Amino acid sequence: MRRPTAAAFAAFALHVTALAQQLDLDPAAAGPADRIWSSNPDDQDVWLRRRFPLPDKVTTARLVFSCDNECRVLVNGKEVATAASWMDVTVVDLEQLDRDNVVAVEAKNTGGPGAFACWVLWTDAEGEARELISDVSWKVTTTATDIGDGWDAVAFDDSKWQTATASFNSVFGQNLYNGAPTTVHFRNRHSDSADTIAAGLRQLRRALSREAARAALDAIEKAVMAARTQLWREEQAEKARDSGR
Ligand SMILES: [Ca+2]
Repeated sequence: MRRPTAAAFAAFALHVTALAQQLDLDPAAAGPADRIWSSNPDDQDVWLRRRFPLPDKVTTARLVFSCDNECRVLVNGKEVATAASWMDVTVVDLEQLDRDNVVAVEAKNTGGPGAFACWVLWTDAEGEARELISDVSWKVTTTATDIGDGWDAVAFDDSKWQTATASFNSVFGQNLYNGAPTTVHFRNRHSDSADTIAAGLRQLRRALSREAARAALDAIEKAVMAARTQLWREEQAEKARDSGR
């Protein structure tokens, strides 16, 4: 974990500002991250891990990544996102982090070079922006037999895995090869509802008949209600926890 220097950041300020603003982040919060892979660029299937203890109580953090070509990202054993294009950037809201955490990545190259770049961003107890980036502190294996049960869990013993190889770096807010991202995918617990609502809006824009418009509005309304119900349940659960203390 480190804080980027002002000098390192300055050169990239213009590029990172756009995504940082979207994320409601201080752009200085994120410097470049190493592009990592195994030591052999011809390896097509790669598993990566990085444990990150959090000294302070951190309830939410954001994980930002880009991968060449495909990957599945898990945090503390739970899949939080998949991605399939190095041209895209994915932003994931992480909730329910523990004192000891792990990011585990199953990555697949499908031609040309393979690489993965990642940032985990959070605010510490003093209000300071903190980050964990992909670098040579990550562990890597290319051997499927090394992937035992719970390879994506904090407790997994990755001492036999290799150290990741870093080559060049990726600028925060850009895709893996430092171009403007084609798409920025946002994933959080509202993503499924948001996707359904977005699909409903697309249907509504294309609706030629009242029936089609009604069907689109019904789908949107149902998704909105489901999202509101989820929030209400969360509130009730929080109240129950608070009163039980
Ligand atoms: Ca590739």
